[in-house]
Amino acid sequence: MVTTNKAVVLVVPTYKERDNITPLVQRIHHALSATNYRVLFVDDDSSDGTKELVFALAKKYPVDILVRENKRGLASAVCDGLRHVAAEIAMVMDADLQHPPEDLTNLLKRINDGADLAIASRYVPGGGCQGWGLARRLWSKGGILLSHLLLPSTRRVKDTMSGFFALRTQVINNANLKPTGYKILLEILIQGQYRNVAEVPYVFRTRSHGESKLSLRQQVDYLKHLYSLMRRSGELWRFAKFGLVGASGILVNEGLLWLLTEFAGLVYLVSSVIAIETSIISNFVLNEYFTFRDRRRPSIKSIFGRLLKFNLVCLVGLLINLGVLWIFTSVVGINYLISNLFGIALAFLWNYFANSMWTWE
Ligand SMILES: Nc1nc2c(ncn2[C@@H]2O[C@H](COP(=O)(O)OP(=O)(O)OP(=O)(O)O)[C@@H](O)[C@H]2O)c(=O)[nH]1
Ligand SMILES: [Mg+2]
Repeated sequence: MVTTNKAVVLVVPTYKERDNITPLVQRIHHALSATNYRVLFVDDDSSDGTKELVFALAKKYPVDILVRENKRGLASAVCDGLRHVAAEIAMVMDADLQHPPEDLTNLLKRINDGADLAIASRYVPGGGCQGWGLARRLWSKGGILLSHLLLPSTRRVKDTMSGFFALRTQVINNANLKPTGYKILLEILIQGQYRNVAEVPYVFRTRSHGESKLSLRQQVDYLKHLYSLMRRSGELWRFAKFGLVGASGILVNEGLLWLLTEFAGLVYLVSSVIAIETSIISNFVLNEYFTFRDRRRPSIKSIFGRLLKFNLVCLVGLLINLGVLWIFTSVVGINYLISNLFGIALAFLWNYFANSMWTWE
């Protein structure tokens, strides 16, 4: 059992969770009995008796409730709850017992051991999901992969979609949290100030009472949220920079091809090989000092390592471009110039993400 003198507030968003509240509060109380804790329910004016039940339980347990009228949304509910936390440590969990309250103590232990943020994770050894079908698994894994691709600073966290975590409130004291949809942790990972992040395994349980509020709308909201975080964290600008550098490479390539062929008397194919490699090198230098400036490591050895990786990524990009050009033209029957545009677009995406994940990891 974990004990701490520091006050802990556990924020629990609820919408129509009446049948889960009593066992939840009892299990939390059992798990945190040696801790100076309070539970703060953030309820969006549920009409099923959830609020009334919390008021009744407040007579016996350390629970409070914040009722939001005319407002809906999980992430914004959690944010509103976190804004009311005056304690040094805040925790967040769902109300439907899919996040086992017994795991709260593991999270708290990691915070007491020095973590700024402790995340209950389904994707570290010992973690998992009970009763999930293929579609839900794919959505979860795909969502995490997208966050890793688009928001590099989240890559050190395996379960970026977790809704079960603990943090020192100083992590978010100066953060401008603007959550959309469901995934409050992503917002904190991008906007919060922290150093040590710990992930603790847990098994996401099946819901036994009440209804899921998860819908297609949340998946669309997730994409909007990722876009908004990319914009606010500068990742969208990085993507644009990579595009600008790519465009400059076309100028270098064409210019050198022309100069070497017209003025140095080389056969155009030989000029082209030199022009291609020169544009790859000029793109590399610009990406190193402009696009990925914040992620470069200065040693000579690592710069050459990155140049090699960049060359390999570009080579695969070239093959992707050619492959798409051939398939769209010869197999699908689209005009070759239009097919080439698809090839360029796919190769560009490949180049960006492969270089972001590997060359400048
Ligand atoms: N305050 C508030 N809470 C919400 C809202 N939507 C969901 N919740 C709560 O957020 C938690 C997670 O919602 P769920 O619908 O269980 O989402 P999920 O766990 O990802 O999906 P399932 O596995 O299908 O249950 C639960 O405690 C819900 O009651 C909302 O709009 N407002
Ligand atoms: Mg749930």
